[in-house]
Amino acid sequence: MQSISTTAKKIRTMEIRGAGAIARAAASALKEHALSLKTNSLSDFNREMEKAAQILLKTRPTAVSLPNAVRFVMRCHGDTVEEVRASIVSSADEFVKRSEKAVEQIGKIGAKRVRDGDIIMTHCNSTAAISIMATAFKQGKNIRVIATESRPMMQGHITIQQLNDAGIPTTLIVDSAMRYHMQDVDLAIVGADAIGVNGCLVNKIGTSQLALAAHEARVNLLVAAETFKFSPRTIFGELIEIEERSPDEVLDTKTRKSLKNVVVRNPAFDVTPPEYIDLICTEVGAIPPEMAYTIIRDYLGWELEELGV
Ligand code: RI2
Repeated sequence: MQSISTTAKKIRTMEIRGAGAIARAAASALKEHALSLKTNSLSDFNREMEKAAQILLKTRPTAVSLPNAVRFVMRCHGDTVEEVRASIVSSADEFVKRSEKAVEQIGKIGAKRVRDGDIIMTHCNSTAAISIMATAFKQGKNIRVIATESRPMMQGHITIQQLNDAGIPTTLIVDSAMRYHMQDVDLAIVGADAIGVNGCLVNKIGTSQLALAAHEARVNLLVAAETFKFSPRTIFGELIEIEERSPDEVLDTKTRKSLKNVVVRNPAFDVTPPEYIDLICTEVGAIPPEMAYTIIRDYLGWELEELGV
């Protein structure tokens, strides 16, 4: 269980974060776990693997990439422990490879929507969104980026580091300055933790505010999302759970305890309705949010079968 509990802890504490990275880490941990199990009994093996999968699934509730990755790896076949183990190992490797390739492909597809001279606003830290900006910049497009801090966890600091390292001129702003700066912006690009069947986007808290400000200023909003960020369960009317994290991330315990009449809330994500999204850039193409159902059916169809459709 070593690889599972270590990875689960890292995901929970956000040492490993970002919807894609969480998914890849979970797939790799399942592979390590499968390789470490000593039993010859298939039912014991399956039980242990299922226990491990459940531990990983409970770490963070919102990013659908996590359950999608876990189910992809656990969809193993075989009549013996060795066959099932080999199946898990190859599925995990395939997931990681596909997911890395997807980020690269999204960069290429999304970069076509970036024009020379564009000022781009982004929020939080998304590998897929940065892939678009970095690809456009590498193509010689003279872009500038405005990045938000993304309180309370300040993932914006990771973003400015990555953009800086890529040589992209970047401005850091506080989250509440989004609307103020939107007047200078040509394009907004964000990542995704989940996309519902109606094309709604679940992403870092504050994304819906960015979308509103972009809409008001007639700035296009581009979402960078691998196909495994789409949520098959939303087809059955399930809502995507919004993770509420510890208030300690917002205000220290001592101060909070001294403020008897104050409650601190810390939702980590919000929902942006499809009307505010111009394009979702996936590895299989740039689609309008209305096409979310097609992505789920064509690329996550195996999950629908398992869910009994
Ligand atoms: P990539 C992050 O969540 C952000 O909300 C980001 O937009 C999203 O995951 C997707 O990131 P968190 O883990 O997969 O920081 O594109 O809460 O890297």
